[in-house]
Amino acid sequence: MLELYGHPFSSYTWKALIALYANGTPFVFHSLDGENPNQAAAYARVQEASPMGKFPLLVDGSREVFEATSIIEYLALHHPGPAPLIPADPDEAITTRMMDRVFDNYVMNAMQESVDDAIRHGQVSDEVRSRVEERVTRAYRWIDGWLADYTRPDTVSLIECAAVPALFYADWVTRIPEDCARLRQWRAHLLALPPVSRCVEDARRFRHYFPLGAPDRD
Ligand SMILES: N[C@@H](CCC(=O)N[C@@H](CS)C(=O)NCC(=O)O)C(=O)O
Repeated sequence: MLELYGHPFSSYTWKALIALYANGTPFVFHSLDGENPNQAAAYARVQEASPMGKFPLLVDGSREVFEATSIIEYLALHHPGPAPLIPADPDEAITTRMMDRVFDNYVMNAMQESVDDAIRHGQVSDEVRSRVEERVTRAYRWIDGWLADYTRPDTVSLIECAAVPALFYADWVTRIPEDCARLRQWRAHLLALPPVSRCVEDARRFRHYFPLGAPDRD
């Protein structure tokens, strides 16, 4: 049985969970939240598995896979299901992987600078706020243009797995501008997908952890 270590409120954990839920792949979830009586053991396992002890971590027998993207690649190869997580066509797969990098690097990680600043200093400095706003908004506008030619799948691929947590949390930090109508509509569409709404609902009770304060929506 596959095992996934992560936290229900963790963006990168969602990325892996969405892929597992979309394919109905059976797995045991080892939650790193304080409600889990085995939290300490789960945390220790995660700490040992990768250089920085980050999560999610997938365990398949003797195999450990970390980095959410690599977990999805592993699931596509070894535990495929109805949702084609990575396109079979190698050329199409390049675009899918490129977009995965766009969401991680230019939305999620760009937004994370504000979250880190809030954790470290209790608030976000004007300098960080404006830098994050400038970078994330630039990424939003680019993605909004990209969406004009994107044929949305009925289910999820690596692109959706990466887009969901990035757009969910980034919009809390820097709202997607009104004039990025395609992106706003796509975010709403993604949040309504069953594997995604499951993550959103399971994480709802942890929203008070969001260092910048979670908005009263979504
Ligand atoms: N590049 C990693 C990032 C994982 C990551 O940043 N995970 C966060 C939770 S969303 C984490 O482990 N935070 C705890 C820590 O940094 O110690 C991935 O794609 O999986």
